[in-house]
Amino acid sequence: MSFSADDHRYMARALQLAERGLYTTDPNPRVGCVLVRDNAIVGEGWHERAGEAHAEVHALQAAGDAARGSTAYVTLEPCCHQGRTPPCSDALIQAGVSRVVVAMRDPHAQVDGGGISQLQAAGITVDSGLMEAQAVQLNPGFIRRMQRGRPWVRLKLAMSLDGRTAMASGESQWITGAAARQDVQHWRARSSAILTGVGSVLADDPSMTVRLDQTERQPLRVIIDTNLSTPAGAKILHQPGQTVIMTCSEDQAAREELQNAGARVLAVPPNARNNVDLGAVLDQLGEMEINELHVETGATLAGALMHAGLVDELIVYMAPTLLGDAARGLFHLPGIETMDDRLSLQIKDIRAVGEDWRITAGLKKS
Ligand code: AOF
Ligand code: ZN
Repeated sequence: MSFSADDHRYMARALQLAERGLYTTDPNPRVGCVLVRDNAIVGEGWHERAGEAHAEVHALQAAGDAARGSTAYVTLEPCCHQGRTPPCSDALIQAGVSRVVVAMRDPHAQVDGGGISQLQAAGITVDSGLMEAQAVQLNPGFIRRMQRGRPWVRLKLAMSLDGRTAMASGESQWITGAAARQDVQHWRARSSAILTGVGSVLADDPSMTVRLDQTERQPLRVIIDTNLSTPAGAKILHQPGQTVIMTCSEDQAAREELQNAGARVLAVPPNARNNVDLGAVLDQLGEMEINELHVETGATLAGALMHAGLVDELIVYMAPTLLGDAARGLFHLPGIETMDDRLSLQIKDIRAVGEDWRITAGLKKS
């Protein structure tokens, strides 16, 4: 299938609209739609919140009668199932749309090509795959959860130019500047959940909340706490939104105290070293409809996640400062002794944020 310059232009617009739902659609995907007739946009829409209308429905409403005979550009295959809202495939057919251009297939088990077939069965021309890479980037978490039942894991780190993340004493506030810390707020805000370890809770007493002006949703906060050592007075437990503690401990008294402090305590199986099994944590979070999981934690949990190959994306802020070799490194990774043991990454993006630099990296595809 070859697409015209106009096709690209309208799909680019649909992608732009989808992005407006970046902070609000959770646990649904971000989706945008543009309706075009006689080379003019007659309706636009995007999905805003789960439970509310899908992108196509908003665009059809905006277009009214002009939708008949139009081409719909949608960033995700139209749904064909009854979820919280009725199927978009039916709505497009009813409205008399004549062509649908889809950026990517919806990996949802109840859709997965079914939306496209229904449209085709109704005589609508469907062309798919236009700007697919950009559409995939909009929803890494939703796609990962639909395909593997686990969230997309994004690990945020802050370091000095010499790769240190805290002083030997544990002191780490603040390595990066105000602009970088504000940038982090946006990564938190787009996530379904923010995960940290009990070590960070004890050392820094963080609140792990989103503090942006337009915040309307606090991501779920998750603490990995093998032995239930989180203090009931920890700030993270006393913020708007919910905190879940994942533990292997069967200490009933500690559990009740934390529950009384407002936390939800979930039992997770231990791994071979009697720590919380991190793969099991991701499975549980997948079941809880967590799409993007934002991790901010210390070297131990960060190292364990890396070692287990569970990190999909690293966001590393590098500050123009030297902390010296007595300071702590980013990852506790025992067992790496030779160059053959090293973990190889691929840098995908690097840009300035205030006086710091932000490096985005993923695991190297072998
Ligand atoms: C679309 N357009 O704008 C979105 C879609 O519970 P519901 O009714 O909101 O359905 C949610 C599912 O619909 C979601 O898991 C995904 O498969 C699809 N999202 N589909 O045609 C949209 N947001
Ligand atoms: Zn839909």
